[in-house]
Amino acid sequence: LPLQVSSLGVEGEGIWLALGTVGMLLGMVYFMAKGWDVQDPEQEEFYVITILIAGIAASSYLSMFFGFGLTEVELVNGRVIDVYWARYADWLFTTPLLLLDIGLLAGASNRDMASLITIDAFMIVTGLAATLMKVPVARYAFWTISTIAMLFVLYYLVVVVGEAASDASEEAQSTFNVLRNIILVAWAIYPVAWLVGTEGLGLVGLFGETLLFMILDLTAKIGFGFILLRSRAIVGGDSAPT
Ligand code: RET
Repeated sequence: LPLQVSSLGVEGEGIWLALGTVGMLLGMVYFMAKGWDVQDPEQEEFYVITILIAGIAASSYLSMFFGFGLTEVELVNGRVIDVYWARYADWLFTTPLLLLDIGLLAGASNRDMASLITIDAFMIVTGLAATLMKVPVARYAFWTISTIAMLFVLYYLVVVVGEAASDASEEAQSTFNVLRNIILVAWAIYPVAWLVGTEGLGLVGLFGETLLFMILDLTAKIGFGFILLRSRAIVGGDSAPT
């Protein structure tokens, strides 16, 4: 398949990239409006991080919509696959920011956050390696390494960050539990989407895979941010307006 430059994409998946762009922009504008007159510096931090997450994703989606961030990988077996590599640039920055959000909520230590974010970045970089390799067995080897890193991230989030959260306020604990569950479910679907999608076994085409990633990205970023920023748990101190 020749590389298409039409904004509909290779298989018409441009519609999902357009929807993803709009969804991220709407989320970003909503978070900005909601945070406009937030004064408390601790609360402000959550807004800045969450707005940044939506903004990075909106740019990434827009670039994919315009066909930038799309490349072809020619495998040694002659198969040619279309790959949206721009996702990985997005995820490299947004997944650490999401972890930072939930880590701040839980009151995790800087040391624990640094470890968690390092494993997370390793997961994305090895995932990109899996995506760009030409030898199929190497692709699956790196997919396995990346998935193991993801299991460490999820384990660390539940056990280590969860332990820190157990010392937090009741509000913070209940918001932490909801956000942690969103991460546990949504993040775990990403490697499955890769595996069944065009990068892996090709059971699902680029159209379906792009739709799946869009739903996951909107849930993991905008749904997550919506719950976080609506929680009273992020309002610092007792002086917060009610
Ligand atoms: C890849 C491929 C290889 C195996 C694994 C992956 C995991 C990706 C994840 C991405 C999360 C993205 C989020 C984006 C924000 O909206 C790279 C797909 C494990 C977990 C939360």
